[in-house]
Amino acid sequence: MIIRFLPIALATVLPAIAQDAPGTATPAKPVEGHGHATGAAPASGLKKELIEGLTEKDFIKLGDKEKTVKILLVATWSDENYGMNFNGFAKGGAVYTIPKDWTVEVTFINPGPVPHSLLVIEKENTKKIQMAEPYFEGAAVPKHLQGISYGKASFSFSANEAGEYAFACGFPAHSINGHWIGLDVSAEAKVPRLKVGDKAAVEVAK
Ligand SMILES: [Cu+2]
Repeated sequence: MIIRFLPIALATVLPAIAQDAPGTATPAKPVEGHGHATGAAPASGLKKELIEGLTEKDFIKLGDKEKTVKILLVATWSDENYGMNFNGFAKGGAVYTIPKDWTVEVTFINPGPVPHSLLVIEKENTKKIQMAEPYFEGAAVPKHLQGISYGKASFSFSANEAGEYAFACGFPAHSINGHWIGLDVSAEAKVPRLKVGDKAAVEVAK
């Protein structure tokens, strides 16, 4: 008995069942979740001389007097959150902790063309469309609702009440879109500290 072996190239008869997978096309829209693009373009149009020489070490320092801390907050430090950040962080991604009853000397810089500002509000108020007034006396740059472009301003305040606050931008709709970082005033803390992202908090000492 002879078996005739007839090889068949099966591959040639397999139907083309694979359909075009949806979603392979280039997305037409950017990722949602922000909802308020201001057109901030940190990479361009910055007045570099306003931030020349500044490093992360300048973000928190002990002041010259006892129980005084110097804080530097730069809007549009990076592209994070469309430039609506302080020192590169938004949405509470960085948190300053200040011992209660210390004096906080704040320098605010906005090197870019999109107006930003800075004031201290209660943390829960970051979610409100209507910007609250500064929680501590004097804890705001001038004209905090109008904001400042290409500029610098400073203020100081006494952190005389423990609680959870925020350094927030007072320009309309910025805070609710994430332009704020945390400020805890603590009755337990002995020295100021700064926590950024998932890193451990760093204390400032002489
Ligand atoms: Cu802002």
